[in-house]
Amino acid sequence: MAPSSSPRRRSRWLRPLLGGAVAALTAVGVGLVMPDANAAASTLGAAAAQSGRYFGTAIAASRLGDSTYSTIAGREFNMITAENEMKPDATEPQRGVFNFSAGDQIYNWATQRGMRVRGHTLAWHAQQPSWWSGLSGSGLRQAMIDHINGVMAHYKGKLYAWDVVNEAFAENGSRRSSNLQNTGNDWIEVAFRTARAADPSVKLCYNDYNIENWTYAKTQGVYTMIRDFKSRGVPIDCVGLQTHFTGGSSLPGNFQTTLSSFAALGVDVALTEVDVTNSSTSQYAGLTQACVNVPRCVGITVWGVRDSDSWRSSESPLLFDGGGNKKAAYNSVLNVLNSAGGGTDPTSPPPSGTTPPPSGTGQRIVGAQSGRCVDVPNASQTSGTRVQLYDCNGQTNQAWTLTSSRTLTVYGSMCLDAAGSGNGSAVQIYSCNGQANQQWTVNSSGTITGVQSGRCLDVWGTGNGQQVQIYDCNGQANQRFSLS
Ligand code: 9MR
Repeated sequence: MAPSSSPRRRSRWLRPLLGGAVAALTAVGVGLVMPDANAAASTLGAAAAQSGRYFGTAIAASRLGDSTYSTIAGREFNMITAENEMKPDATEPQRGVFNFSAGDQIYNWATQRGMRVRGHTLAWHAQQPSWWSGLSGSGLRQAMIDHINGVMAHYKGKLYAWDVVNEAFAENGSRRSSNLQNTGNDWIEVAFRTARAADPSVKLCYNDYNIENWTYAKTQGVYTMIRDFKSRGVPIDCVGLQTHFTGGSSLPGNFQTTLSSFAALGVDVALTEVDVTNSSTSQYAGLTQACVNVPRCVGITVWGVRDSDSWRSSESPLLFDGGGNKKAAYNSVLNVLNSAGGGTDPTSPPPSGTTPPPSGTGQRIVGAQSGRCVDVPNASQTSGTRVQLYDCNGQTNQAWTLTSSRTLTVYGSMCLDAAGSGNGSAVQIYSCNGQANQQWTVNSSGTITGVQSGRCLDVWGTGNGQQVQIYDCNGQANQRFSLS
């Protein structure tokens, strides 16, 4: 895998809106800006959040009792992957007998701290339950389907994403030979179709390593499969590039091309298991820069907290040393994330090459992707001011998604929709399953109109509830809006 990445400034402006009334506000104008857009964040998670991204780590349940470990993890990250605890051998040790104790330990630890969770992984040639080894053909296929259904039912509505299929390609770009592959070439799409039906709210990802170099055969093999899936309507929302730079593999110069090429197929991309031999600062900075340069690169996860926690600890590949101290690579990543910013300031011009939102009305929400607040300029500051939302024209209704602090926050993967069809219908929030991020405008009657590709408001968070709190993003008092 080769060196460095070529930067392209990430758009801080969302694409203009199409038609479709979504919501009516009691307030007059609506704008969305980032708080403290110019302030450098001091943790990885906060720095990534400035551009609407997450920064995550893999967590081992067995280490959570180590206070140095859990303190760093709790402070720095806002996305968590279970390093081993949600894999098939852990979750279904005997046929039909599921065990979620370790997975739930991680899930609970993360969500109690307001973090989101990526599920890893449902179907993989490795870390299979021992009883799978006695199966083949349709029997193994059914076991895989049952496993996906069983695990996804347990975590239904709770996770940000699932790595549905992991590492299914060989280095030469063909399918990896495995017992799952031997059940038929359609095993991957069956896994994804099963997963979508099991939990329509979670993003479904394909995850692999050595797919960072655009010209590498394996990258092209995976790309061809994703393109095929998208063209045939096989449900897939994201591609995870593990980004293990080790053993002669290093940051390729075309990494950003790889990310943007996958993204152009209509999927999110994420760096899911990052570690770099001896924590090369240039490689860490370069891989971070490549992600922030690609709008649909939604986040970065490092594969462990301290070097001593790594699956390849002898290579010291992570951002904290064995004593829990920040390494030079930590600062290189933080600096790139901070320089990416992402605060959406409606008064600043959009970067060249991007499409600005409609101008002149003073009544628009901008920055749904990169901002995380919905602001209502000139509106009442009174807590309890009501927001009324209209039906989103027949889209599937969804579940609430609020942050642990009961704040509606804006992000690139969730949407706000209204159940029912009438003015005043109850409002629900749901996953847009990989829709392009959106922007909303408000017309002169105070109706939000024209959210692109689905007429939804993007949000993210955890938990269910019935109230949305909308922060004022200009340093004013918080504004709470009940939905009706
Ligand atoms: O980090 C994981 C390590 O603790 C396990 O022993 C190993 C077993 O296969 O899996 C490691 O995580 C892998 C991940 O699940 C998939 N991509 C490669 C990771 C590193 O091997």
